[in-house]
Amino acid sequence: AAMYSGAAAGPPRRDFISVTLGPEEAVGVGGYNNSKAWRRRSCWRKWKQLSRLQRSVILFLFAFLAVCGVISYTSMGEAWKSITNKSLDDQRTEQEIPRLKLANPAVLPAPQKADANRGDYPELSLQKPPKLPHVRHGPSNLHIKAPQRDMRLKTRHDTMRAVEELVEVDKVEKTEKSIISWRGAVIEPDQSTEPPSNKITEPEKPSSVETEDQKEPVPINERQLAVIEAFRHAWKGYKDFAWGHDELKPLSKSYSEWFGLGLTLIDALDTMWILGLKEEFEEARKWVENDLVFDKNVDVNLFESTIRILGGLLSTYHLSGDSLFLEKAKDIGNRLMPAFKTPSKIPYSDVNIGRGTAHPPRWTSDSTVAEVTSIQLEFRELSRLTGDEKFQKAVDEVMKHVHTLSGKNDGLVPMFINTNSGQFTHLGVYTLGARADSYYEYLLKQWIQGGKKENELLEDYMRAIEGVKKHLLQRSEPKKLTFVGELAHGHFSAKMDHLVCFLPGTLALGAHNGLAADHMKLAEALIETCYQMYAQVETGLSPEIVHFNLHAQKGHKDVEIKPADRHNLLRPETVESLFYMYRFTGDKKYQDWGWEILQNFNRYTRVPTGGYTSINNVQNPSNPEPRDKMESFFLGETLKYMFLLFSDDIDLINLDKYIFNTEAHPLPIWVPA
Ligand code: DMJ
Repeated sequence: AAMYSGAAAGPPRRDFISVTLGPEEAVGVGGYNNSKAWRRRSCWRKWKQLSRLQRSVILFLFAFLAVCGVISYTSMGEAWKSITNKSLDDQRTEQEIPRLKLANPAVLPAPQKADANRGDYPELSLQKPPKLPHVRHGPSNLHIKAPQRDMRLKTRHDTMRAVEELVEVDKVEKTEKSIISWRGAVIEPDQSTEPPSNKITEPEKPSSVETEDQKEPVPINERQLAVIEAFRHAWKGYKDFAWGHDELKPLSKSYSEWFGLGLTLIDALDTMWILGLKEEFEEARKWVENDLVFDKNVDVNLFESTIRILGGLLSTYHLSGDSLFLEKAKDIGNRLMPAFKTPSKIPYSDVNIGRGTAHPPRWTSDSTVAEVTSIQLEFRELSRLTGDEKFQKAVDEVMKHVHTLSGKNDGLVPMFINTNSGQFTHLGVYTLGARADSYYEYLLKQWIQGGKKENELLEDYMRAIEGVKKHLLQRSEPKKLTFVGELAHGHFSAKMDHLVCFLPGTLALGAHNGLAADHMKLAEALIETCYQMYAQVETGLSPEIVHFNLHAQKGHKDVEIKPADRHNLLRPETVESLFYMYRFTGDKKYQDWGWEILQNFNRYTRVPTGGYTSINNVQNPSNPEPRDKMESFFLGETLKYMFLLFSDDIDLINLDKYIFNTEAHPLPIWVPA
């Protein structure tokens, strides 16, 4: 007999093994005698021909195999039992979900002391995080188990199938263990905060699935249950009328398309994970796996798709440990990269993700400052996870460039930047609201994400807050609410966007991370103002923009609303800041304020057939004029922050381990503080 292994190309190389068979074995030569008696005789003859040593070895091997067989049979029984139990768990009905104990996704390493070169920026004295009255957080640190999609092949009766399943389970457990055993998203200094030319080499793993020191799950409370209920109501509308589309139109029971990428579904993934909505999550995951396609001839906005899609996929990857989400994140990340091919390296606002082309809006070659400076957390994290430096390099370059630009006013930036010249345009107008807001937010958050080492970011942040204090802070009448106005060519305007209400949360986060204690004082004053933007309005919901009264007038409140500004888009900023304030102070009033807001959303924006809608008139409780649109950030941000605000578990997205992007998607801090 001869065995042949052919070579793939070139003249075939032949390897031969020759085996000489005895006459009895030469099948076909003398006919095929397979009688039982013949076989028995033949075996016995062979056995007798063996030496004593050979016979002993064979007997020993038989005995050994028999013992192994008995042992594995016993342990298989145990494993089978546990599979069957898990399978029962999986069969829990939807109705039972609210009773599920919450699981905690956090798993990063214990906070370490940061070693920032603080001396480089002498005006900044980093303080110890203030010892604030802390939130009571009961037995904390539970874990959310990775969705058990691989564990569904359960209840079978035949033993062979059971064995197959055990093999399957073993594989899954091994994969899970390799995730679990990883101790955090720590990045070495040379991989994280150095200039982009320093290569990021090793791809990183997800931040979590379970923690090492598993603690008792913290039960969810009534208010959190109300958030879950609200989420499910919103999700029902989306599922029934807009599944796989960008946004739900709950009144017309249809949908609107922006990028055609299932925006609401992706934005909501990590919220479902955090809320423990396993079945909804699984269903959405399937859509991502089977239907989410980025190879489409469609123009997307770089900023919006980064914060919602890339951010959402990355955080879901971290929470679930499911590589599907990282694969999708890589795909969209790569497709967004053409935006950076501009003369100045300041990215264009729009990218065609199918064609790989990018362009500014039709009427200008400017980009919005907040947009080009609020994509960094996501692209930096993508580099860290993939080991591919190009993402981080592109966005770091933008920050470095903006750092050096003139045209700022005590750290405050204009709203536009030109993609050809790289210079600010429309100089002289300064706001913490639309078009500039998240520039400030991302200065602080990148500094925290990178382990508090990138001093230019901190420097720009601290200067900007000083700029806010100097130019934009005022007090209203009659309640003397501290608010952040705007400056236009030297003229102060008492106008404040609801968007500015991210600021108290950001200030509090900075103070928690050792920045000036007066930032916390300012945060406390501003969150009161943001709350009053709700409380002083007829529906108890804030309008998009308010104007504060600077002079006391009889019968006038602090807050004035212009007809064009009285809509509410279900925005998250105030609830977001309430969440930070509660986490850092433990003052229950913040939870109570959030609870009022949730009730008012339910009262005025909830659509009975499913979903919530933005409204046109917050001043008219009898007809708030529904606009027929549920923005994706209502599920991505507003309800998530509500749920976290009502939680007393500081380990439910621990703020020393995670940093939220501007769309409320938590990403790991590389070197926890
Ligand atoms: C979200 O997309 C983000 O929070 C962004 O930073 C601002 N606008 C909306 C929410 O209001």
